Amino acid sequence: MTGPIHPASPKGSVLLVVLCVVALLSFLIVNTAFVTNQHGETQAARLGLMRAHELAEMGVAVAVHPMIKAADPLLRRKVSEIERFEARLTTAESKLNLNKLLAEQQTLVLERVFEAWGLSIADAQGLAAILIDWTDADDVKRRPDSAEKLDYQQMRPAVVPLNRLFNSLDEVGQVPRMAELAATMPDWRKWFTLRSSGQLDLNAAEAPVIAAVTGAMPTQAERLVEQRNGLDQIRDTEDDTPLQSLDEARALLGVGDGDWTPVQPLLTLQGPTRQVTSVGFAAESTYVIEVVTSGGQGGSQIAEWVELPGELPREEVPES
Ligand SMILES: [Ca+2]
Ligand SMILES: [Ca+2]
Repeated sequence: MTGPIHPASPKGSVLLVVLCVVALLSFLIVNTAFVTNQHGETQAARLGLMRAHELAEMGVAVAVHPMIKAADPLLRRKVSEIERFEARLTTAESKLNLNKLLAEQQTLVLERVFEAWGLSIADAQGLAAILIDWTDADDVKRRPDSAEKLDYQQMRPAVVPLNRLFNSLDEVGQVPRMAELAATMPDWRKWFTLRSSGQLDLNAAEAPVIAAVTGAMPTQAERLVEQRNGLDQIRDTEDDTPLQSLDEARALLGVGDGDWTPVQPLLTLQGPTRQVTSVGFAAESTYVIEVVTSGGQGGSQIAEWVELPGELPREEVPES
């Protein structure tokens, strides 16, 4: 026996519909609140980044002024509890100009740099030759362990050497031997620039670079940097005692006259090319602007302007 089939009561149906609508509305309200919150956060992050950008530009404006020195407190300014900029001023001459070293065939300096990276003397000589052959106009190898057009044609995939100087450090990284070396020496870029006058600024360069160029013992080059940094041992502070003469530098480095004479033309105590790294901080946001100016004292021009939104400065100190 089957009982009568009762149709759902109209009251029950209405209640069910109402419950569904309430559930739907609650879902919509929660979801809308979530989306609005997310939108608010995105908007706040965008405004924070814009503000950090403005603050980084303020740092650049201060740092490119010809009267400003690296230790000037104006380069670091707190605008409010959550807003500040920090600009670092150095010279492009704190690094080695790879193009100039190649064009002038400064093989001694190049080989010392590569030895400082841990290469054997033979490998260092080979790499210097590879870079010179990659950039010189002819197709003639200067050493049997170097490479030129014919050798590169046999590679798979085949590559073509530039036969001109580099336009960017990315191009340097495309030399097959450099790409291979980058695995063991990922920081090789920190040694080089393509923007400087070509001299090395002994008041701005790091110890490993100074040791490699002058042939000094690394500990002697560190001693020179310690003396430069003053009592607090921090660079770019008011107690810094920059080197006053190349003779003073030579004495600190303990390099004999015979070794010093060939490298002295490569050295300076005040590089003419300003290099600025300015960071804007606004709440959680950061913005980095890297600028290189040319033209020295007085009429300086912007030679390079790189913006890195949301980043922190790339570490400058080369490791050897
Ligand atoms: Ca060549
Ligand atoms: Ca200091």
